[in-house]
Amino acid sequence: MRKLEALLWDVDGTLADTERDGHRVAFNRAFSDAGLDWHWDVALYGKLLSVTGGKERIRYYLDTFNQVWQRPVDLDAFIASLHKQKSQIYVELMAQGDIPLRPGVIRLINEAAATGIRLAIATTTTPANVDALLEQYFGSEGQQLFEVIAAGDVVANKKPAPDIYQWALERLGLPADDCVALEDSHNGLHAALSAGIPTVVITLNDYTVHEDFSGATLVVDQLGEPDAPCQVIQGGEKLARLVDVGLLKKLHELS
Ligand code: XBP
Ligand code: MG
Repeated sequence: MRKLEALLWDVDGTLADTERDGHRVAFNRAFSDAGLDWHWDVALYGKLLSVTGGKERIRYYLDTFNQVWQRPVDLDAFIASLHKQKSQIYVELMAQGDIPLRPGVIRLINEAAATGIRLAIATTTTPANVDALLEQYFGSEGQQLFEVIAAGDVVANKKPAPDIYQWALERLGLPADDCVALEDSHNGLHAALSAGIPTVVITLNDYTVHEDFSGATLVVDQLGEPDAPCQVIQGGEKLARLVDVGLLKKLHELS
């Protein structure tokens, strides 16, 4: 019988609802600090989220939504420095505590840790952003909670490529099918499935709820709490009200 050994957590949209009120706000502040008249409203940002990676997203914006803007000779250097500013602003925003963890995250992390299931992170976002989130919500123990933190530019290809999940699996020393991934987006699901990992999707507000989640083991609107049950959107466990270790073990066995 296959044993569930580890949970691999996505960050943005899964651990916390960071995109609309976190990253987008930080991008816009970095643009105005740099004297740029660029502004990413909620709707435009939703379109830009089809590309993962902040630097990649700025370039996609210029290529698709702002071709008239006069580019500097070294655009990569310009984007890298702008993105560095954005990351600093994001870390400050996270430290203000206005970007809450999603419902059920602390409960499931504690349950998993208590039952000896190993925890790892596999995210596209910049490592400093992960550190800030863990510090904000788990204090100094945050880093220790997750055995492996795979983030940002440690891999060449970002989600939907499987690289970041493969990087995490190598360091866990585990085969893909001894794990379950937790994701919020089509790109993330695709990355985890391409790495061979059964995946549960927790959709994120209007940004991902309408995406294609074919191949997901289960799709829910949130992980759920005893007094605030989840809703199953796709998958066999229609009656599930809570994504807990018991359900994940059952899904893993069946996957
Ligand atoms: C989602 C992403 C990230 C963030 C922005 O990451 O695509 O790029 O939107 O973070 P995840 P950076 O895999 O956790 O869903 O600006 O640091 O890239
Ligand atoms: Mg995500």
